[in-house]
Amino acid sequence: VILFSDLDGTLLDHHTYTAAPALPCISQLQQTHIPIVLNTSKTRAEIQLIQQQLNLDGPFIVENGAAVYIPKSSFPEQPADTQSLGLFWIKEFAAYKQHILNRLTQLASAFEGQYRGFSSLSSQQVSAITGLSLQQAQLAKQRQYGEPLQWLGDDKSRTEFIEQVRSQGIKVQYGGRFIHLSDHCDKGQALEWLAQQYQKTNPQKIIRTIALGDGGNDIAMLEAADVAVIVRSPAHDYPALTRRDGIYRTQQLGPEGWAEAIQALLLHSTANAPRLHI
Ligand code: 2M8
Ligand code: MG
Ligand code: MG
Repeated sequence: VILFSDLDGTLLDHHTYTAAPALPCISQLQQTHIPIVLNTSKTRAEIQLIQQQLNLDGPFIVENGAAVYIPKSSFPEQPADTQSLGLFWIKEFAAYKQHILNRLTQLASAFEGQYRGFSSLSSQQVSAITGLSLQQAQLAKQRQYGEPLQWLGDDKSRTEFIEQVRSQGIKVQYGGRFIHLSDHCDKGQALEWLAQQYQKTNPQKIIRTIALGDGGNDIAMLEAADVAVIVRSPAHDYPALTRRDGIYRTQQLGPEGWAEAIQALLLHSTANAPRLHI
C-alpha cells in the first residue's frame, strides 16, 4: 500500500497548519514501511521543510501534480522520462508558470482589482491571508509551475474570469483558500505515474493506493486511488466524486480525520472485519 496525502485541510489543520493529531499514526505507518507521499498544492520548498518536520524522506508531488520529486536514494534506478537534478529524479507534468503569468497580464485590465495573484503579493500579505508564518509564506511564494489567486470580486465575475482563463488553455482548480491556475496537471495523474514506478520496482507485489484529501484540487487524486479518503473540512463541503465505492468520509476534521481514517482502514483493519479491503 502507498498512501498519497494532501496537506492543507487534510494532514494539516486548515487554520493552524499543525499535523500533531496525526503524528502517532504516521509513526505506526513508518514502522510498517508504508510510504507516505505528500501530494499537495504546496511548493517544493514548503514540502521539503514539512518532510523534515514529519521525518519523511521519500518521493513527493508538488504544486497540484505539476512535478514528482523522487530522491535518488529512495529508488533503485532512474525512472523513464525523468530528469536528474541534484539529489532527485524529477518527472514534470507542467510547464513553468511564466506562460500563465503572461496570459494573466492580457486579462488583467478586464478584471482589474478583482483578484490578487501570489506573484504580486508580498510574503507579508501571503502570511496575513493564510495564517502561515512569514518564513512559511516565503517558501509558499517560491512557485515554479502555478499561480494561486485570491478572488476579491463577486461570484458572477469569478465565473466569467474562470471561463476566460480556461478558454486560454489554463487549468483552474480550487484549493481551500485560493484559485490555482496551472498548466494541464493534476494530483491524480501524478499519483498514477508514481504508483506505476513503485509497481515496476516491485513486480512481485500488487501495489494499492490510498489517497486522502479535502478539496476540489484533490478530486482527480481521490478518483485515481484504489481507496479515497475525504477528510472533513471546516471551510467547505466534501468535494463531489463521481465514484461510488471505496470512499471513506471522515467525521473529524483535518489531521484528526486523517488519523481516524488511517486507523479504521489500515491499522485496526485486521482485528475485526475491515471497513474497506485494501
Ligand atoms: C495555497 O494552497 C492551499 C491549498 O488548499 C489553498 O489554495 O488554500 C498554496 O499557496 C500553498 O503553497 C500554501 O501553503 C497554502 C497556505 O494556506 O495556500
Ligand atoms: Mg487541502
Ligand atoms: Mg492542497
